[in-house]
Amino acid sequence: MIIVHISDLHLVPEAFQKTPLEEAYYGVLREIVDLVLENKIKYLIIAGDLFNYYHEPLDVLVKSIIELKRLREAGVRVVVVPGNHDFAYPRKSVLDLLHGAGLIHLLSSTVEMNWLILEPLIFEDDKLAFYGIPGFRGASNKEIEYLKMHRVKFKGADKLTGYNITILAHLNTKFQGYDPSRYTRRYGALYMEYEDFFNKLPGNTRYVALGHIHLPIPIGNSFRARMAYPGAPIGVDIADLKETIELEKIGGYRRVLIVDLSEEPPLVRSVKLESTPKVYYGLIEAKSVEEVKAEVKRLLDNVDPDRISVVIVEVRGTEVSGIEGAIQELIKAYGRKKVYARIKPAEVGLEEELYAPAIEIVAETKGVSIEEIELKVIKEYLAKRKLNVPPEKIQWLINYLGQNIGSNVEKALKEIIEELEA
Ligand SMILES: [Mn+2]
Repeated sequence: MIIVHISDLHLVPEAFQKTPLEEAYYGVLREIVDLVLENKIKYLIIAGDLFNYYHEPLDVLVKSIIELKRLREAGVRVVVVPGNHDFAYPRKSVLDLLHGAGLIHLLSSTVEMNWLILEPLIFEDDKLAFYGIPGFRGASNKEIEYLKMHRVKFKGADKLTGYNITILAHLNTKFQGYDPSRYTRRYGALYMEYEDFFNKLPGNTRYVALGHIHLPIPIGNSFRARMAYPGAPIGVDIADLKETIELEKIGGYRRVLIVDLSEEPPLVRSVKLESTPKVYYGLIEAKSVEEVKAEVKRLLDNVDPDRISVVIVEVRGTEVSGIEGAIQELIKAYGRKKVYARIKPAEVGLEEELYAPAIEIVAETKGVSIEEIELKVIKEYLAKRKLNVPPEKIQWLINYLGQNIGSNVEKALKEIIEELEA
């Protein structure tokens, strides 16, 4: 059985509504629907944050329904779990509306006596069952709390022998050596540890469709995995759009996942999204508004006029407030209707490059986990420094401190060893 797995569409961030970027969100949804229909795939799995907010304006709903209706007409089963953006529990959200209209199958859960109780969705004809772990609103990460406290109940899972179970989970987890917090600090807060998560799921769980992390993990055109983050097709803010460029530098791309559940472990294929906006970025030291305009012009010259594009210019050295109007004039004069531009002051000290995960590509082709590679790096480093410290201990320290030291293992090692030598 083949399923398409996506997450974090975020239809549509308020800041991007009524801008040229809004159309890209529906364009991406249309591309995904086309892909599902053209390949005659029966299941579309949405692992949370289909919508950016639990009560989106009618304009957004109407545009989204046009695409979802095409799936229903073709008999495609759209299985959805709420993410922290579109979950309204215990109240109703736009997802309940679409569920009521028969456009999606919304996975349901309740909280009773401090237990998170998940209801199964069963398709007997295909011997498939789904559960959804929703993302709770705000920064509470309640779903992680429930999992850590062993307070998640998969109702009726013991009766599902002979079924392939897929869990949709909108949460932050490490898995199979992949650690979202290695990529950006934003994902460093509360997470599930490497092996914890899978151990808390029903025994015949075949695949975990993850959502919430906007970067694709793991990167790779095809790989075998029990869980994966497809990543956001566009993202939700300027930080995500900037990450698209970083992602391209390391060979990644915005994508959907096609998962073959009949393989063990499932075979996962990435399909690049062609309609995701192209992002152009410039960071300049400018002494005048004219210099900022020149940089915007330079980027506009490269823009494909037929594709929705984002131009981000970060400025140091000159005040940028109040020049937005002049920039929009400039874009208009250029005749670029499909450009969304944002001019902003450069962040000071927050510049953070994505960790180039060359190790992931090794992990994909040779079946070696990141932890094994990390251990090798540590051993080599310790040998070079002629240090008699157990490498496993260093690895434990790195994992322990991981979210505080960011992504550079080499630098982290240096700091820890200096600490040990002191
Ligand atoms: Mn989310």
